[in-house]
Amino acid sequence: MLSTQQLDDFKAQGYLVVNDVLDRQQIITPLINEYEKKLSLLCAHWQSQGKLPGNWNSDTFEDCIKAIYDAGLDYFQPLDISLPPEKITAQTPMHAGDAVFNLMTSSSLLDLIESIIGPEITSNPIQHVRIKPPAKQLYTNEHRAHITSTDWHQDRAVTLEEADHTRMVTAWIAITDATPENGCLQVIPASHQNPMLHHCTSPQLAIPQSQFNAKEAKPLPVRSGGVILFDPLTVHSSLTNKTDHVRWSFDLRYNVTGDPTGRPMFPSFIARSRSCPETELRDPEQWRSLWKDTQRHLISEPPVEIHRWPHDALLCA
Ligand SMILES: O=C(O)CCC(=O)C(=O)O
Ligand SMILES: [Fe+2]
Repeated sequence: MLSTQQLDDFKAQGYLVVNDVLDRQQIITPLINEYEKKLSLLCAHWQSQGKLPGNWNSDTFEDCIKAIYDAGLDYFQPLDISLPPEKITAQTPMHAGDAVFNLMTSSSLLDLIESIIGPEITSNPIQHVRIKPPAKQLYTNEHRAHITSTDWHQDRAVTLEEADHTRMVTAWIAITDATPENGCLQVIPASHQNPMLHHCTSPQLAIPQSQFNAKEAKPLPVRSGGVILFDPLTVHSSLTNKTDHVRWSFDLRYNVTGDPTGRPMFPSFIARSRSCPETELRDPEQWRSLWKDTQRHLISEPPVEIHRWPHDALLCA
């Protein structure tokens, strides 16, 4: 649980850095192993199809990411923990692995969330992995926020209006140490006291710089296994990865059970309930089934729309 001081800081500043939350043996190492295995299968698959050159250096995680990216293939969606905001087909890949589920439902993380939103906690399906290669390895026109640095925004802006008045919290989890050099998160302290600011849609969803003072940006380094908690109205972005190694994080969200998630076409589940513990989802297989059912349903639906922002707003010109 958070201390009173930590909770006061969170309320005043709109964010909180908490180091040493997730157990290395129970949570972090199994996650790394799960992703290494998945990625090496992906690489082997594309190699067997002749889509990846066979001569890339060994089968390490970072080499594999680089080889896939260089070949113009997508490593992101097969590793992401959500379906994408586009037309869903039977082939759209995603990763709903056991180790990810164990992270999302880990008691040490849910204890922090409970301190903020109370004991009835729903896992919100707005959730991603971000494995960011060194910026020097990216194409100059790369702008995807899951691969390069993320532009300034509020997380409320990636929900639909139905969730505008809910209590939601973002948990940003460092798998590699996150530093100002490798592209850690940065926030505008106390910016959660703003209302929702206007967001432009191109090249990324982003608040125009005229709407806030970027000079107030505060980088938030955090060690592997640590968590940054922030309010849905906190203005945040991430820095460029200037190092030679990937920067890896997950961002998860939670809301009060019964409130809309802001992404109703994707599945949520009860992660913790003190009043009715038997409603908690405890089986990763069931979580995977929720996503598979969602995918089956969305195949015959139009492309998934995840936000409310028009493409032609005056502020964005
Ligand atoms: O890690 C990043 O690049 C940005 C993450 C983010 O925007 C979030 O966690 O809400
Ligand atoms: Fe965000």
